[in-house]
Amino acid sequence: MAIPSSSRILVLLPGCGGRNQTLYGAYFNPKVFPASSMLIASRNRPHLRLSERAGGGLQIAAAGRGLAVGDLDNDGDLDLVVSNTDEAPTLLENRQATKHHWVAVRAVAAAGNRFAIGAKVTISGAATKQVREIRSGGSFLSQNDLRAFVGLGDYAGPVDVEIRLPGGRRWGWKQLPSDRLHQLTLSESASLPQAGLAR
Ligand SMILES: [Ca+2]
Ligand SMILES: [Ca+2]
Repeated sequence: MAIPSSSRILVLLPGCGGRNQTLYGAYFNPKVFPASSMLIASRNRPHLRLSERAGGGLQIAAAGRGLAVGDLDNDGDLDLVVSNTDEAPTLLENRQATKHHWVAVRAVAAAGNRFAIGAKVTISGAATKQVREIRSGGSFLSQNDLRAFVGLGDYAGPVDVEIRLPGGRRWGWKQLPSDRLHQLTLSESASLPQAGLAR
């Protein structure tokens, strides 16, 4: 599917059909009401609906509940998994062929907050600076990818990365190559001075 360049902000709304669980006396209707997911470009006014052009996965009618986002095949773009009531999950593989560049970061610590939950990852390249936050949880009973992904567009050069943990400790890396995943270790000995503090 070719997505218009002015439609870079995409929103997936999983089909939210479900059971009629309203109880009136002893009445309970266990029937599931399925619905298709919707993909829209939110930057457009009115929103541009793309579901019909985005592949067969979005035509599946189900009672979707949870949505997890992650790069399942490690090719640099984000894929989606929708959990459905009484049905198998729906896997939506991102098959766009844009030739755009990307970089991803997995932050790890030897102990304590080992997955750097709550960290802010700042990735700078060319004239842009992008920030991602490492979050636990997400949609209903779902966990998103704990790696931070950034799209770089046409820029294929190196990037600088700063990771800042809640509380202020921070680490930095310079000139990391793009189009790959970097596993970055948050060691005590390599931490940088906290902003505003002399070391
Ligand atoms: Ca992918
Ligand atoms: Ca892909």
